[in-house]
Amino acid sequence: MKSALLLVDLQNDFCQGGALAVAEGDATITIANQMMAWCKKKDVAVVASQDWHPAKHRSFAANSHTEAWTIGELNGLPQVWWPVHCVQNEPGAEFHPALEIKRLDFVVQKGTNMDIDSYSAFYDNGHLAATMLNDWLKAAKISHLYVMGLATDYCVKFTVLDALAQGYKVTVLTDGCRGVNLKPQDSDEAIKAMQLAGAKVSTSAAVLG
Ligand code: VGL
Ligand code: ZN
Repeated sequence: MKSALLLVDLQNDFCQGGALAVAEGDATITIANQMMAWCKKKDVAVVASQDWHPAKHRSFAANSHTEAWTIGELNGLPQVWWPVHCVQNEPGAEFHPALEIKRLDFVVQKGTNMDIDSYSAFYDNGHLAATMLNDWLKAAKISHLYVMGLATDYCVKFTVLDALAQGYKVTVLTDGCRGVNLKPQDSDEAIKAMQLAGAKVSTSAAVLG
């Protein structure tokens, strides 16, 4: 069984000082770097997703004439209205400066269609269009993913659920994840939902040994 490490959205806007900063988001970067060093030693591929929105993205509250952090509907799907974040080619969309990006084997960008949000690194929220991630993993004969990153209750959760639905085995590294927690229990519930769907839950320490 061939594994890959999948780092979800370790970008400036989800870290301290960012537009959609997640509490303790920066704490995931050290863990990502430790995991990547282990991957190099074990010849395990590393892939990363990047939230990559056009400035006119309709998930942005300002573009949908509403207030950030409230909930509405976009394209027939429930939608949290977000502050402007991860705009293509802007500093907020860059990977965290401490992340050792030279170790990345593949980067998948998502959220590029302004009319629909895309939490999962595999599909947009309506499952209308696939990214290149599945093709890349299939070509590399990878069947198991270690997943960690930001945010637990959005992009990590939906990436893991899509991975499981496509037949990948998944291990979520909980210490490498942090959540938005619009409701305080959202991240815990997201972990439970991933487990219920078949994900294993572990920590970086348990993997690194
Ligand atoms: C994310 C909200 C909006 C995430 C992306 O990476 O979890 N959350 N866009
Ligand atoms: Zn986004």
